[in-house]
Amino acid sequence: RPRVLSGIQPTAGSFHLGNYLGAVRQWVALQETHDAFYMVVDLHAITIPQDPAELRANTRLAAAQLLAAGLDPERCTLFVQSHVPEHAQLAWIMNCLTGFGEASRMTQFKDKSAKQGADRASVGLFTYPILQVADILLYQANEVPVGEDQRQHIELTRDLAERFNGRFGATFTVPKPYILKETAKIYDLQDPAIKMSKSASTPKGLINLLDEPKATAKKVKSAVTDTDTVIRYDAENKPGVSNLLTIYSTLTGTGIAELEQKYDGKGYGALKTDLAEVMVEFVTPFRERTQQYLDDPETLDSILAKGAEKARAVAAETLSQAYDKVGFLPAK
Ligand code: AQP
Repeated sequence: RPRVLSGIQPTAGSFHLGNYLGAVRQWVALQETHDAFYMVVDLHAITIPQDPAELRANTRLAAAQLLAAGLDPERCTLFVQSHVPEHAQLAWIMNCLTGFGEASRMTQFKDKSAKQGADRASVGLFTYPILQVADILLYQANEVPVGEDQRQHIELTRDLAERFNGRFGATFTVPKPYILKETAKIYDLQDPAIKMSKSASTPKGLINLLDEPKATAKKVKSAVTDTDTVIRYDAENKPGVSNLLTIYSTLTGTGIAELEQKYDGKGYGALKTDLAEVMVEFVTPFRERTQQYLDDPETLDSILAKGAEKARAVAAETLSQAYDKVGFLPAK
């Protein structure tokens, strides 16, 4: 089986709809066909300041949400990044292979550091993509299921894998991004020109899966559309409506063309009311399942412990090869 690896940050508490449709949904599908490794990336989380107690609680919460979304510990390896020390160890080697200019071209860092102010942004935020490179290469992943915003980081991963292999001999699998076109980028409901994101979105434009279903329904009903009345997918000219159609289509498994036909001659109000209902039907059991996992932290922690053990076996093997190739003297 080909291998996939991906991660999600435990920073925001609730996952948002962009995380789910852009990434986690694919993770669930890929565990059926791939040797799948998924992790909660707490090392990435501390690239911006975290309250320790909240970070710990949010790490469990992220794992609970992943299980609630459908990850099955019998079918995939689910673990917490900091439980596998090899991530930080391989990241150091990768740091030393990355050009300063090369790292400076990462757009996510540019955006985030511009928001925080250059003096407040940490060096960890700067090297975030290089830690991500280590995450992926440690598992010799063939594919990395992510949203469009991560494409540049996967490109960097490919470059560094090739660079390492070229300099030291074949060691790492060169991975490919796995990005589904339809859901690669879910947009803010209030500003369909920007991606839905925990930090950039307006509160009304961001759908947090763990919010009260009623509040979620309200946000859908007040989503920004356009002054036209036709319900048609046209990402360029009708980004708001197209975003709603994408969400509706993915959550229900109904094709966009079929939805266009269903709403032919109807107004935006009808579309939004129905989508609000679809969303409530989706988030209600999701919230319940997440709570069930949280209510049983022993089971949750034991799933994560088993996952870490499986992950460590793979990671340790790759790291020892990399150490050897680089020329580190083995400890006797
Ligand atoms: N709007 C989105 N559309 C599609 N995919 C998305 N992803 C995030 N936003 C969208 C994908 O979700 C996965 C996890 O990303 P993350 O760990 O970076 O999660 P996050 O920090 O919650 O993502 P945000 O909201 O985008 O964070 P900020 O505001 O910090 O930039 C990834 O695969 C990502 O592509």
